[in-house]
Amino acid sequence: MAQILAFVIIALHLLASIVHGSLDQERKTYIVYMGDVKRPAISTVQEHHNLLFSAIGDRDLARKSKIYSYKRSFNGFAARLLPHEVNRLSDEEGVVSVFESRINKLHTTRSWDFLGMTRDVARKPRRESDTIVAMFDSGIYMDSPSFKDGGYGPPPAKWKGKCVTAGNFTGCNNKVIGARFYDLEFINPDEEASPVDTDGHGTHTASTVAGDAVKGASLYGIGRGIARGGVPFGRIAVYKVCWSGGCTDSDILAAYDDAIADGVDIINLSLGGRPRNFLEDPIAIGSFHAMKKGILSSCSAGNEGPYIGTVQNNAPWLMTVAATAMDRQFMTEVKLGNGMTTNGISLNTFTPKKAMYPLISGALASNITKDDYGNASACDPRTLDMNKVRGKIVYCLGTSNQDYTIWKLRGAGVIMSMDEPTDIAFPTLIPGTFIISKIGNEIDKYINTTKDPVGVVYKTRAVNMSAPFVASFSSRGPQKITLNILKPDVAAPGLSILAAYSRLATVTGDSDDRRHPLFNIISGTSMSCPHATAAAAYVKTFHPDWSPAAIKSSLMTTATPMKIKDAEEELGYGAGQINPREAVHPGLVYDTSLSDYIAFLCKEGYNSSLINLLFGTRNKYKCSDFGPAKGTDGLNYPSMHMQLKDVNSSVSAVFYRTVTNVGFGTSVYKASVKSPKGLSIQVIPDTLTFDKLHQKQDFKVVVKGGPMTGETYVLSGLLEWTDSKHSVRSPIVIYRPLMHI
Ligand SMILES: *C1O[C@H](CO)[C@@H](O)[C@H](O)[C@H]1NC(C)=O
Ligand SMILES: *[C@@H]1O[C@H](CO)[C@@H](O)[C@H](O)[C@H]1NC(C)=O
Ligand SMILES: *[C@@H]1O[C@H](CO)[C@@H](O)[C@H](O)[C@H]1NC(C)=O
Ligand SMILES: *[C@@H]1O[C@H](CO)[C@@H](O)[C@H](O)[C@H]1NC(C)=O
Ligand SMILES: *[C@@H]1O[C@H](CO)[C@@H](O)[C@H](O)[C@H]1NC(C)=O
Ligand SMILES: *[C@@H]1O[C@H](CO)[C@@H](O)[C@H](O)[C@H]1NC(C)=O
Ligand SMILES: *[C@@H]1O[C@H](CO)[C@@H](O)[C@H](O)[C@H]1NC(C)=O
Ligand SMILES: *[C@@H]1O[C@H](CO)[C@@H](O)[C@H](O)[C@H]1NC(C)=O
Repeated sequence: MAQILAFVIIALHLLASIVHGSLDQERKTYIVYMGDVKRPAISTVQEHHNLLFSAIGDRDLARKSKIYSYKRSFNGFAARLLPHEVNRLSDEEGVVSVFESRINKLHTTRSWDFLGMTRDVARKPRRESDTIVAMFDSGIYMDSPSFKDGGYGPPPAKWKGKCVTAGNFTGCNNKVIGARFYDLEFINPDEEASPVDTDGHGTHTASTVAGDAVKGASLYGIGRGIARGGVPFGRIAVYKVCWSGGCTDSDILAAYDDAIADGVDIINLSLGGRPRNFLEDPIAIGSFHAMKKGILSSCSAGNEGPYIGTVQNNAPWLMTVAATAMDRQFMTEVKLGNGMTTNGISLNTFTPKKAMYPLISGALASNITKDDYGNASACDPRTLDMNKVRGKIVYCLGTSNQDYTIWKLRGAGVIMSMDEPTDIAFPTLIPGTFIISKIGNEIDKYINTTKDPVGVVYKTRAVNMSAPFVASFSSRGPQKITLNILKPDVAAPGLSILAAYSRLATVTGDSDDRRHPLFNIISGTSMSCPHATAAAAYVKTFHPDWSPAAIKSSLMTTATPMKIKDAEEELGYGAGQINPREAVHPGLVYDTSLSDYIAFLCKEGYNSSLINLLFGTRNKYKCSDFGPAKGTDGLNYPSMHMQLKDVNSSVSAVFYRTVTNVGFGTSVYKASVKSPKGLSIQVIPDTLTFDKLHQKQDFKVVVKGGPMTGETYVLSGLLEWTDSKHSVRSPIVIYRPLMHI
């Protein structure tokens, strides 16, 4: 018996040591979100320790497992936890949600002119210079000419932030007034712990929002012009949350906790991940607390297009931005020895040194006997003979970074063929371009049938094209979280944007690339979001008292609807391409108050106890007091959207709306409606009379239709309120789930 007992005890010890030994691998970082900060309260940090102790049962381990306490702008903490501890914490009173910290991804000269904001546009420079734009991104490169601070006074008095200096980051100035960095989970031990930008992304987005005007900016002569931000007098506060390993939830929340308390006006995020329930989504949580303080967050829609159902950052208090193409495209011309010329797409900064170069294809330069070693036609690594490639331009099938392979083999250039045309111009490490395979085939034929084939790839140049249209990569709706809110909200240029860059990065991002430019041309919804952020900041300089919802409404209802190429286009661009100049004078706005959001959250199924945690109140709000929010979507949103339950559902939607007069004192607005075939849209009443500013008027929009037939899955109409001076436009979009998304 004693022996058996001893064995059991030893076994238990063994078990305990196994558990202890594996603790660190099994623990994962979780966020414990606890709603608004409570005041007055016992020390928030003490409260976090007590909760962790009761979940873990060991004071020392509890202390070690905590990573960070959020306490300036909302309440919560990040900690390394085991599954059963997560369950215990989820049951604690005061805890809204517990979710694993995930990793998110980072998703101009010409662009501002294209949006109608020429250099001489009316500005409020004094107010602009009081506007602080927070950039949650990969940091900033201070030596860029876009961030010179000549002529700027000291930071606005409301600024309570910090400039954290370390390593290569030696300080801020009166343009970039703050900089912090977060790597709470230590996932980037090899990178310098400082706000410095070694990627280029953060520098690019910051200069697009608020960069100073720089004349003669270009990427080695390509796209030359004046590079400037949308609010060139604005101040920048940098919150570095993105590293080579991505951007973690815990870091994004820490940045929100600080930025809100630091006194910023607008937060711009060019990052995101898979859509999640609002209470487990750090961007939705952070932006919710920002919204309560009157700060608008503007976010990129994601780069998962053109597939539908891919839009990210879906909370109704966010402004979600899609990417469009400007009227400028980058073409790279190719010429062959037989006189044939063709246009490819790329960013080739190299000017040819000779009139013509010998030309060869991967197939003919092969040094492998069997396909098992790789695909020589596609110029796979280790399939080509260096002696056949050296000094030649190589034609390769497919697009898989062949520029790097050919560079290694001392080739003179590369022509890559692609099956589908693309609108994105990618930089190449050596002279190179992408062409569609139909033309590629002709080049291949020329190579096969000519004794000494020759060709040349010219330097890229900018050409005009008709625009705007939604960029291929821009994520499309419908969204999957709040089904009846249309996302993305608006679109802004995001294709081939020239803006400041970090000299610590290279043109291609490849460390073998020797080009460290001060400006670079890149594409992404990351590039479109700063345009919308700056437009919002610009509107705010004219209307400092407007709520984030009113500013977003003004940008949405004045947006330019785009050319419809495909039926689903509204799922790609929302209300249209922003028009900042018009947004200053929208006439009417669809405003949203905190109590509207409470009613909306109640309708979405959040109960009174959760609402009170979110608002940091004790039993103050009851869903029953607000009644269920009315109508199909339950929110006073500037666009109208419904996702049908299934393929055969009839359409029956009612949207209740309230508009606030921000135009002239006395005015009469008349409704006009564009309905697509198969949909009836009725506006009740169809005339709104205002006799003073800030007056509100209610109306409703009733949408009816039979089941949609055939392959149709989007029906879109338009509501437009007009007086003599304003046109207030809202898209009405019905989505039918044809396929499972
Ligand atoms: C601003 O928006 C761009 C585009 O979405 C994004 O890349 C960047 O990270 C954003 N910055 C902030 C502060 O959110
Ligand atoms: C500064 O940046 C350079 C270039 O990336 C790097 O080699 C150096 O280590 C950095 N300095 C510090 C102090 O980290
Ligand atoms: C083909 O050439 C490449 C480099 O030119 C070399 O790395 C590879 O080993 C060669 N393969 C064969 C099968 O000779
Ligand atoms: C080689 O790659 C190209 C382009 O991706 C493809 O079309 C072709 O079928 C491949 N060939 C083989 C033998 O796999
Ligand atoms: C050119 O020759 C290569 C190698 O024989 C072959 O794979 C390719 O299909 C030919 N191209 C054309 C267009 O005939
Ligand atoms: C492109 O458009 C701009 C303005 O729309 C015009 O000034 C310019 O001449 C055009 N360039 C070409 C090459 O057509
Ligand atoms: C409110 O919702 C939360 C989470 O769904 C749940 O845990 C809680 O019990 C609910 N409270 C009430 C009073 O229904
Ligand atoms: C929709 O209607 C069609 C034709 O009446 C029918 O074949 C199909 O099963 C229906 N689908 C659903 C999901 O009800």
